[in-house]
Amino acid sequence: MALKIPVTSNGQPADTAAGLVLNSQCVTDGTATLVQGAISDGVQLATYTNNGCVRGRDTITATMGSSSQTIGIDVGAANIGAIQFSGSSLAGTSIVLKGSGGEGRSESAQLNFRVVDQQGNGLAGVDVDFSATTNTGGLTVTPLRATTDATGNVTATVSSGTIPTPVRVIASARRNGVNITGLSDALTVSTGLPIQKSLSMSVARYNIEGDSYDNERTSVTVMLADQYGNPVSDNTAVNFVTEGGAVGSSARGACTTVDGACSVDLRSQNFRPANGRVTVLAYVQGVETFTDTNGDGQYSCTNWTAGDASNPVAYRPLVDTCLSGGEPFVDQGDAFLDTNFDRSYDGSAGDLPFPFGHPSYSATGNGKWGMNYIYGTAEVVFSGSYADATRQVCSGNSCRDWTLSDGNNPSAITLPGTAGTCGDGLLAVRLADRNNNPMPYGTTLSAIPGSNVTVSLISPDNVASTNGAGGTYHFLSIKPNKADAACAAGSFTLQVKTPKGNISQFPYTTN
Ligand SMILES: [Ca+2]
Ligand SMILES: [Ca+2]
Ligand SMILES: [Ca+2]
Ligand SMILES: [Ca+2]
Repeated sequence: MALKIPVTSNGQPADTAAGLVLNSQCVTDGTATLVQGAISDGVQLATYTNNGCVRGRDTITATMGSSSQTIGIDVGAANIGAIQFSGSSLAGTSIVLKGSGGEGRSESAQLNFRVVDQQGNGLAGVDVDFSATTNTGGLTVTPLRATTDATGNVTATVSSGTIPTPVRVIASARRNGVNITGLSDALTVSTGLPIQKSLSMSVARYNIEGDSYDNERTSVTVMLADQYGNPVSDNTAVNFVTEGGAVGSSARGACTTVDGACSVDLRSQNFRPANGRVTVLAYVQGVETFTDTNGDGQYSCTNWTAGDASNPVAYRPLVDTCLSGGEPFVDQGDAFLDTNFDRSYDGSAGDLPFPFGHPSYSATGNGKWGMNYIYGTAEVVFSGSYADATRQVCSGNSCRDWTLSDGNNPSAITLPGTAGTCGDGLLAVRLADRNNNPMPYGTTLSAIPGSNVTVSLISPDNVASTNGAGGTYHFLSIKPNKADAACAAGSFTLQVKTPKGNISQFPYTTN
């Protein structure tokens, strides 16, 4: 709005307006500006800009020296320029399913919006209506209407339902006959508590050269997902314990998930189990596996009692007590360190229940579906550094150890020679350490030439990641150097070298 202010000096139009001060109530409020322009023929120009004044009527005062004039103007509410999404209370972008909140998990999020005019100034006193792009699973937004504060800010809370879904919150406001809407960033209702059936545990190297060496390492990884197969919330803590060596970091034997997974190192050191086989247990608070027969995304129960003083109309998983009519579930017993890795608890074998402090081990659970320590277990071998090579007798896909009935000398190989020719031979061996465990991951096999024969192929020529009892099987192809001659006596040596450089040698003779 342009203002014209006559200025006189001694009754004549003035050509300067030194000392003129312009002000108004809304300018004092900070919701309007008054900017002086040029003066011409005794008329001072000024521009009044309404930046969201809500007074309805503003009084402008022009003061020069001891004289002062006022003028009242009607101030229409400033037009809404935009509704901006200004952030949420969440560190990330996801909230967890209803009923699965807990440490580090939120079932609701505050979403902040700011209503601004066309100059980008916050507008106070604007009524804003909220709605969600979906209400699936009982997702809610509250309040449905709120009024912006003095700086134009307004807040709504979105609370998760029981079905995972992406959602945005819509904020809309109307002023001067114009509707404006704003949209929040996308949130996901997708992550909840880990469920036993979706827990995976794996080891990078199941056989490390840890029998004679300290600080040989392998990483142990746990991956978690919720009932829907979505990764659980970040920072879910997974605890590890081990039968031998050491697991985890100095900051506890735990890791916290990112994108539903985390890893720790297992390293070799004392204690070393006599058979070299080390059980590692990972456990985490989660829920028992269940079958969602009615497809509502949560554990359901028809006959239940309230778990607190409220009077709910429907069964609330993890809150109320299901008496009967619950969906099928796996009632899990206690987590335990399965030292002999036979998948059953055996206290006399040294198996230990976890977490510590259990008065007694329970294999059968508490008879109810609910929260439990869910767990995974893996067995890592602290492999020896020197190999035994046991010759194999193979037929089809199966092999067995050489016995006396196969011959007195398992190191003597007969190539299929006939008069005037000599055919190729095959040697099969089983490599194992002193505990009949696999040699360390990365152990290599090679042949040192002797006489008259060549080892043309060793398959495989290294030891893979495995904890298989009995070790690993390897096949050597042996070719006579002169196939057209009668099979002359020959020799070669099989060499087995561990990652730490320890060498075992096995001499063989042919014909
Ligand atoms: Ca259900
Ligand atoms: Ca063991
Ligand atoms: Ca056991
Ligand atoms: Ca249970």
